[in-house]
Amino acid sequence: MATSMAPAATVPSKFPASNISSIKTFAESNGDAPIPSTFYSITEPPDDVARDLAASIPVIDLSLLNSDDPQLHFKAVQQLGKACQEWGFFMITNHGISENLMEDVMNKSNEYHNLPLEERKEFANKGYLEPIVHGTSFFPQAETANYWRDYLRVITHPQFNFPHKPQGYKELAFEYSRKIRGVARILLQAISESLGLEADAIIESTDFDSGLQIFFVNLYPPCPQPDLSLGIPPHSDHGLLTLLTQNGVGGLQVKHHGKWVEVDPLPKCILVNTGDQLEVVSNGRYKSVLHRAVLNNRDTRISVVLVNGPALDKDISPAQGLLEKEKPLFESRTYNDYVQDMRKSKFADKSALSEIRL
Ligand SMILES: O=C(O)CCC(=O)C(=O)O
Repeated sequence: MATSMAPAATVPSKFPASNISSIKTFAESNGDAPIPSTFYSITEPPDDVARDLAASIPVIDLSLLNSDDPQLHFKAVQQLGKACQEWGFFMITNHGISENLMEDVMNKSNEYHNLPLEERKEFANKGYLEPIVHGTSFFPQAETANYWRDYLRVITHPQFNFPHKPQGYKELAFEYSRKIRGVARILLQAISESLGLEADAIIESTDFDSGLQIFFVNLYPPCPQPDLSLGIPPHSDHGLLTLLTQNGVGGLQVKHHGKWVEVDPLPKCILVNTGDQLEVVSNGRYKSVLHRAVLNNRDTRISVVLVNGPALDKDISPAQGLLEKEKPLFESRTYNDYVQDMRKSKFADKSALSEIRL
């Protein structure tokens, strides 16, 4: 938190946002002073948040998906299909990733963002699919507002990359990213089954075993004007499934039936959202969910977010098994082209997906 607090004023600071290479460093020096107006990004009225729906977010017990009992397995597959269809978002419990590993990853993620700025900046100003990138905001080249977030973004599959500092982070991240891929694989098999396909249909058609995995470590410092600014604007993820944990500080909201729903995770669970590539392979059945990160003025929030997608060179289209009875809703495109096109589009919506809709 800030050490020297500037007096509150009504006029936004004129700090040139483009000079901010770490919002954490900026927030610490800005204290309680108004934020630069370039960070004003909330456009919807606060009553667009549906607080009563948080408790309805589906919970999937991964141990039931893995069950040898066909009835338990079948019921869990149906629940998962319903969660993908109705929400595009769910929590998973009994996922088999130890609490210690999750805590260690979160603690090292915090240590990473506490490294001196000079060390974090080693990975600054790199392209989207560079192995290791440190940045701030969301998508600086295309955005009209700045966002109150620092991030580390690392490609952890098919090649594993990771910063060497802080000590021990790389080893933990290796173990964690592999375990998350294992969980994503189980979910994709069950999702295939829920669509009436063979369990390995999505894994094979997306070449998931050579698939891209991106490891994001987001940090959102306390913001003195959380009602004006966002950590991340509304967007969908480009991959198949994104798995997310946070440091106990809330801020993730998902769009459900036109309203924002605050996510209040069960202890030790992993949050999952469906991405654009799942919408394509399911031929529009399982829509990618819009989500955003809101801010608070008290606590630093950290989220560790792993986007799991197809192999970059793989042409992705609606699953063949679905096209026996229905027309394709999307044209096929390599995942790499999709990701590159997304970087050219407006981004804060699902415009990249609209581009390939037939
Ligand atoms: O921090 C969060 O809860 C959301 C993160 C997110 O949407 C992203 O990294 O794309």
